[in-house]
Amino acid sequence: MARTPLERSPQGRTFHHSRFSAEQIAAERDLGVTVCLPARECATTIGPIVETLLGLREQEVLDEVLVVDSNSRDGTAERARRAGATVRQETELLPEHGPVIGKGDAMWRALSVIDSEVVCFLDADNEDLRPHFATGLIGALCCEPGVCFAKAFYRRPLTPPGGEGGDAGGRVNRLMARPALALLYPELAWIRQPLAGEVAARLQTLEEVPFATGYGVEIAMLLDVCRSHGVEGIAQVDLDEHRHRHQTLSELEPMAATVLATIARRLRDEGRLQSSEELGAPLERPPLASLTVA
Ligand SMILES: Nc1nc2c(ncn2[C@@H]2O[C@H](COP(=O)(O)OP(=O)(O)O)[C@@H](O)[C@H]2O)c(=O)[nH]1
Ligand SMILES: [Mg+2]
Repeated sequence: MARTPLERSPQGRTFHHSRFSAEQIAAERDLGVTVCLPARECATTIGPIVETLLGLREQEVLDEVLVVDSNSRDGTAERARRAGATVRQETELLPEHGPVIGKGDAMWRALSVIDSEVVCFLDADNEDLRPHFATGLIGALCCEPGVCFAKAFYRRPLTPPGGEGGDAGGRVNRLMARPALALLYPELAWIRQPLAGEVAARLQTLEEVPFATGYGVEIAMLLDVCRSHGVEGIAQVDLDEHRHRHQTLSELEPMAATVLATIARRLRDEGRLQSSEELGAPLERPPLASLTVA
C-alpha cells in the first residue's frame, strides 16, 4: 500500500509543557528572554497576562515583557504599562518602512527593539493565559540543546467545557495548513498546529527570515526556519487545551487563502510550481474522449 507523506515524514521533537518547570528554566537558562505581546484593542485581557508573565520574571524564567500596541483606543497601552510591561507603539518602530500592515509587521518591527537572545511571542487577547504557555515554549528554547524555534500546539474545543467536539477548532490549521504541509513539505507534517501564534525562537533566527505581514506570518516563519535550520532545530510544545474565540467560516476563508498564497510563493521561489507531479497530486485519468479506440 502506498505510504502517505505523513508516514514518510521524519519526526521532530515534541514536548509536553510539564517537562519544563519554572524552577528548571531559572536554574538552567543562560539566555536572555523577552516575551513579546502584539496587542490590538486588548484592554480587557492585557492586565492579567502581564501580571502572570511578571510573576515568571520574579521566578527568573524571563527578563522582559514587551507589549507592541497597535495604537489601541481602548486603553491597552495604559493598562499594560500600569501592570508593569514595557510598552511600545508599533508605528514608532522602524517608521521609515511606512504604515504597519497587521500583526506580522508588528512582530517584525518588535525585533528591532529586542536585545534578548530568545523571543517568545504570545497573544494579548488570551482570556486565560496560564504560566505554562510561557514556560513550555521558553523551556524548549532554553533547556533543549539545538532548538532554535518552538511552536505551540493545543486542543481547541469548539464546544463549552464538557461538550462534544473536544478538538474541532483550528479549522484552517486542519483543512488548509496541515494537508498542505503533508503534501508539499512532508518534513513538517508532524507539526500539529502550523498556524499557532504562540512561538519562541532565537532572536538571530527570526532576524534571518522574512516576515509575512498578514495571516501568512506563522506559516512563512515555520517554512523559512525549517529551510535555514532543518527540522532538527524545530520543536513543538503541547500546551494542553486552549479556548479562544472561534471565527466564522467567512472570516476564515481569507485566512485560508493567505496561507495558500504564502505557501505558493515559496513553491514558486523553489521552482516547484512547474510540475504537477512534484506537487504530489494523485494520478489523474486523461479525458475519456482522448483515448484512442483499440
Ligand atoms: N500590534 C499589533 N497587534 C495585532 C495586530 N493584529 C492583531 N494583533 C494582536 O495579535 C494577537 C493575535 O491576533 P488575532 O487577531 O487575535 O489572531 P487570531 O487569534 O489568530 O485570530 C492578538 O493579541 C491581537 O491583539 C496588529 O495589527 N498590530
Ligand atoms: Mg486571537
